[in-house]
Amino acid sequence: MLNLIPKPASILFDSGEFVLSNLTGIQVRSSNQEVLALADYLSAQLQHATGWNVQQSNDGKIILELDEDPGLGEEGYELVITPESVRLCANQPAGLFYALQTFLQILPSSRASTLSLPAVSIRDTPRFVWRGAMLDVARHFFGVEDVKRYIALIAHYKMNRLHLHQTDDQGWRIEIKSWPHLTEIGGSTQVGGNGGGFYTQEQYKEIVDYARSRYIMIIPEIDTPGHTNAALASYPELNESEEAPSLYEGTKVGFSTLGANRAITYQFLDEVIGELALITPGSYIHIGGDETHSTPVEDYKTFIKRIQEIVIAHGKNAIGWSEIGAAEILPGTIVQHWVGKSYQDAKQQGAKIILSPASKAYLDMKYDSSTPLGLDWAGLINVRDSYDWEPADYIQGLEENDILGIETPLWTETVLSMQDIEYMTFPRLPGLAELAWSPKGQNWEEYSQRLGAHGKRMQAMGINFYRSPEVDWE
Ligand code: TNX
Repeated sequence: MLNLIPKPASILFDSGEFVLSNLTGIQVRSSNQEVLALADYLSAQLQHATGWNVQQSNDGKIILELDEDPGLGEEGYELVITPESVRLCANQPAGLFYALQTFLQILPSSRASTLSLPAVSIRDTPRFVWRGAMLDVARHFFGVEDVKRYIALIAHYKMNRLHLHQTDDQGWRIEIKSWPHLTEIGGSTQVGGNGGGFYTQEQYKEIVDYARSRYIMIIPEIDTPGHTNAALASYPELNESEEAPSLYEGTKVGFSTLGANRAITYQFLDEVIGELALITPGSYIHIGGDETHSTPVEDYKTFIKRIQEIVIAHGKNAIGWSEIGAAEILPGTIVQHWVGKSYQDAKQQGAKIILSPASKAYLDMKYDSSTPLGLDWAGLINVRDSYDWEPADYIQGLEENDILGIETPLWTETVLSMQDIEYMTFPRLPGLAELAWSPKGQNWEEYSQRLGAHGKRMQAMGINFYRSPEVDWE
């Protein structure tokens, strides 16, 4: 049993084993800079896992290679372990990165003087291109080091998107040089008081670069036209009344809105999105669009159309929460389903859908009634609940082809520290990552055994995870 998560598309066992020791080297059969960087990444990971200093050498038996194999696509890989060598191969560096993750999971979770790895041939490609997590850094702020750790952890499960919910009623977290009060005033608070914080553009770039090295695209969100109290408190002219409200440190939703009929609102959005687009190499800007209970319906439609045009004018595609399905959806816009049925209107307009059903994928829901953190408005979500659903069947009226993938959001009204983040995320995220990566046909009984074996790995990574009684932890 290899106990891999996500489970690969195909695993064929062979006879014999490869013996890994502190004399094993890494051989890079490529001059590609990214592949060379991946060899360094592997050395560091092996050092962490085994204590050995496994370096690059011309006759190293762990072989990294790019190979034209169209069947592997952009992210697929092959990992072949024989008694003679370990060969990791992909079309693209991203695939090699995933081959490395699989290889690292094959290593025993405890240290020894030599490690025996079973001969095996794995060929693996993802089911969905969108395999994401979302972190709300607005309700509570989390600094660069926390975000990097989150990226490193989700990358082990082959996730490739991190959506940062950067603005909300309680805080504005990204420096915008042309509108400095957003962070000076709007960034100073968070839920429950005790300060706030924000990323300078340099820090944001640092996050983006780190994520890139883990093959993760950062998706920045500027939530509009609701969830904007922090911006409205920073600039009176963004309010229909031209009066700035007070800063807000509670947890209500739906009370704020940008003035949808004001020219200054669209100048503001153009400048904010313009600055953000320049420091975001990914193709998307998330525009929010959720819970706009204070925006008149016709204004909302006008607003959503205009903000999509602004995003497109800055060379990106827009993503919005389900509710934007009620407005005109421009070509290329993606809709993120969380509750309700408006994804069907979006589908009819040709949009692709990201699945984040609150009752399955919301990491801020409690596991059970005794969970000390979290909310329960979408139900209690234990580990089995978050894993045991089939994406193409669970959401009515969507075909496989309408679904871009899965994203698992962590809202942070009750989440205060990295410890809290890990507790709510693990061990639900690995299961959601598997739904996004592995072929259809998951089986809870079988998965829960693999997850049980992962307890030691999560422990070795220092993850503060919830030891659900549903799982038999090794
Ligand atoms: C709903 S999900 C929200 C968030 C809250 C979350 C809490 C979504 C698009 N909006 O504003 O933080 O519930 O679970």
